[in-house]
Amino acid sequence: MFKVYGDYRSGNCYKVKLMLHLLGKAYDWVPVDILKGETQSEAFLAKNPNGKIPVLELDDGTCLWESNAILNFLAEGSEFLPSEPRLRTQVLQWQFFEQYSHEPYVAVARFIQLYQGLPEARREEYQVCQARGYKALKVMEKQLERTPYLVGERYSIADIALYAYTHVADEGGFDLQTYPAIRAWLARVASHPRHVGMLD
Ligand SMILES: N[C@@H](CCC(=O)N[C@@H](CS)C(=O)NCC(=O)O)C(=O)O
Repeated sequence: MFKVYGDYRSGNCYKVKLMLHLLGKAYDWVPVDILKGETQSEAFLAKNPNGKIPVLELDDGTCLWESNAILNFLAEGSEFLPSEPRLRTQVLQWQFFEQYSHEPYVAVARFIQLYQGLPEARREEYQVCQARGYKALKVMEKQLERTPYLVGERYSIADIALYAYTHVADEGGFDLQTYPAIRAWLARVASHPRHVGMLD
């Protein structure tokens, strides 16, 4: 049985939860409160020295961290991770894009707006997140105008990685009205029979 250390409201943690549901795998969810500093305790740092959730703990005690690395581990051998090297590299390409060009802006804008109530001290940073977040959303829109999923015709862990924060982008002040391909993709992802919502 897998153990997931996480917070339901975190997109990075939601990626792991969504993957486990899509695969129909059982897991125990261990809630970790970032705001109470629980990721910095000695016990937690022994699981992830970087002090961040999500962490996936295996039966033998091995702890895996970094959400997209966990997705790759869980999806191995499943329909959500292509085996053909070119397609597999494209999955990784979107996951690296997510971590470098999307999450640091779309997720951080959400944190500043939803959790911190847009404090004056972070307004300038919020504006930067808006500009760079929209730039990342445009990149996704262009791809999704051409293909139903980020990597061609099949739902993959590239989609899970990017769905996590894109589907709650409005909570960071992003308006997807002029991104019809992204909106259609969000609905496509959510229509999977084993889909689970972030807060379900
Ligand atoms: N690159 C990491 C980012 C993980 C991350 O930023 N987690 C946040 C919650 S969404 C966290 O644990 N923050 C607590 C902290 O930084 O102390 C991943 O994808 O797993």
